[in-house]
Amino acid sequence: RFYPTKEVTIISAPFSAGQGKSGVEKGPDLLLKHGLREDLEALGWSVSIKEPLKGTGLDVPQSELAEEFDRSHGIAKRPTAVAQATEKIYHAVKEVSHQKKLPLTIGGDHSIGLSTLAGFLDANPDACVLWIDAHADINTPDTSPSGNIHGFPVALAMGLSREAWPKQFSWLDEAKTKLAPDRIAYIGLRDLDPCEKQRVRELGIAAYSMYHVDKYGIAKVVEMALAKVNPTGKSPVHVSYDVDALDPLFTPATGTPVRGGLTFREGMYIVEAVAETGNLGALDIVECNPDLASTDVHEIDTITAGCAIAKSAFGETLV
Ligand code: 4U7
Ligand code: MN
Ligand code: MN
Ligand code: MN
Repeated sequence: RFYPTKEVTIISAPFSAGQGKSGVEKGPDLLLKHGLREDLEALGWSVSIKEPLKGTGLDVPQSELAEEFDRSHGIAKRPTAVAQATEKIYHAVKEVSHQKKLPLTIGGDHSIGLSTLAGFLDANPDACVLWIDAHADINTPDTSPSGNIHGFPVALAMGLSREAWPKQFSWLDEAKTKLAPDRIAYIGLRDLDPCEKQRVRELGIAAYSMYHVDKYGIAKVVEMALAKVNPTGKSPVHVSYDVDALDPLFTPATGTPVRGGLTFREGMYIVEAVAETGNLGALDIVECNPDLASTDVHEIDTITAGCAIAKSAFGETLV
């Protein structure tokens, strides 16, 4: 097992500037209110909590952050706020990873993925990644149709289009290990921009879309994905889980829902299978936005799906 002592640090990342909708900053508190910590303790993990954004003023609703555009190379929105927050989260994830505790980062929007990837890779240069998402999150300012940085994290962790990055992200140059294209696999894809499709193809990234889930079944897809990115089976696996990978039936309260997603069981199976290998190295759960729920049931469904992802990943079994 990668963590024989079963210690986890929950890194709370109430952050929304990577996209345009307020409410996603409420995710961490709601996940904790619904028992995330107690759930992990019940599975035998000792839990500590870190709040790298506390007192920074970066943990406010998106609407309260100053509008800011970087148009030097395409478009990036609110680069200063995102760069400041992601740098703090990077340092938190890096420290926890070096302490040999499992970093469980809860968002917040997916821009924090650039921090969790860079931070975990710092301590584990051989790590591999499963990116569970409807989207590929591999844009840069020069390719992005929206300028929303929650669509950039994979590209930034890989160092793609470095010349097009807003200057605020130069801190990321200090991260010593870049994510290699053959160390990440996507599962759940169904909404890529044209430039993203081109990048995924050109870089030869293992990409399992919903078409592949339908064609092969989720068990085979996870097996193929892990065989690609972790051929020796010895590397720790970083799972970055955007709740919009699940069908909006199960996680309606999220910023960029796309129909035709994973069923609840397919979604849980992915992390159950990783748990079974004993190699879960890091986990992110992002993009729960209670303000986008049209009913209380939608909010509870979305938050409890987030908690269920964590439980499945930390070893809960059905019988
Ligand atoms: B998420 C998008 F254009 N590709 O870049 C973009 F479709 O973290 C969506 O996966 C990004 O939720 C979604 O803005 C980012 C868009
Ligand atoms: Mn997404
Ligand atoms: Mn995402
Ligand atoms: Mn989203």
